[in-house]
Amino acid sequence: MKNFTSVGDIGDLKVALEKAKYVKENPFADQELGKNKALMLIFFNSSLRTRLSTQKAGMNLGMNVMVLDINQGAWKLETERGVIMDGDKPEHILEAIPVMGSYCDVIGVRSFAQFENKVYDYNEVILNQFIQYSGKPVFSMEAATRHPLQSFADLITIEEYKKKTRPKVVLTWAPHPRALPQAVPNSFAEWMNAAGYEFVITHPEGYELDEQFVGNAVVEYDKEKAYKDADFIYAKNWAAYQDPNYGKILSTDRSWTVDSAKMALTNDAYFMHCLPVRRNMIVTDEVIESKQSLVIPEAANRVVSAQTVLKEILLEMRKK
Ligand code: AN0
Ligand code: CP
Repeated sequence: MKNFTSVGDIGDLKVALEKAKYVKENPFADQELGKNKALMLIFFNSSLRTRLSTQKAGMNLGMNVMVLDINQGAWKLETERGVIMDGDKPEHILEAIPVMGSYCDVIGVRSFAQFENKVYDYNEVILNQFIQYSGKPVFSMEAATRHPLQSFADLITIEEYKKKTRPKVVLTWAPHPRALPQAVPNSFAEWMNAAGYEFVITHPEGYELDEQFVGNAVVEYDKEKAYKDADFIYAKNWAAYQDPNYGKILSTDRSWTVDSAKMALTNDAYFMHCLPVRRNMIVTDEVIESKQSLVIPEAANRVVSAQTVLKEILLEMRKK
């Protein structure tokens, strides 16, 4: 694996899950692999889990880790080519990327959709510039359209807790006061489709995701019907994808909040969310605090997904 930006980069999922299991059981087995290798984590947006779990993953592999918050302490970056730079941005990303690449061996990038231009977001302009100009392996720590390290951790968690080979997994939209990207639901859908589970997506009308991610999922607008017999309820808010409403909030209907009444329709389902989560908007206190809530082990598995991916990247580098 050179770069890691989507499920397509991980290869066979069964094999990847076996590798993840080994990493989880033997976190310090590969301390030599990352020796004298510098991992650089670049954040254009806030983070708690991704920042800490990816640092920990690098440390477990013996790497040296550097973290840069672009909007706190670094120069503001212009990302558009051809702009006359007479505004508030003193540096261009086309210089910044190769400079950062020259200081490290592997680069992680977090860069959310900006909701100003759908084509720009969905072309992953920032992530692709890192791939093109850094000269180093690049992995996504949530880009405009996907959050693959999260989805890989979600898959690991489902595999750990599932009680049948092919569980029913339901992705439900839930209300939120601010417009959030589609990266988490897009990516989750992509990984669930690849895993071959019974997969249902439920959301209010107008929240249809990009077809390339929905794939073979059943889209069920009746949420009670969707919840029925579910083994896993995965909640997430996202802003509208479809034109002309791209990036807009169309609903804050709290009948979509995950609550005990709807959970009672399921097959004693587990509750999942990538976090950070707004309680009593996305999910009630009662459900997130219930014994069926997997949010903490799910977040803990972020170290496992990141370490498994970093290890593959380091192994690939060693071949050269
Ligand atoms: C981000 C999102 O929805 O993509 C990050 C989630 C991992 N969430 C927020 O901005 C609250
Ligand atoms: N789930 C997740 O990626 O959380 P952070 O935004 O805190 O990194």
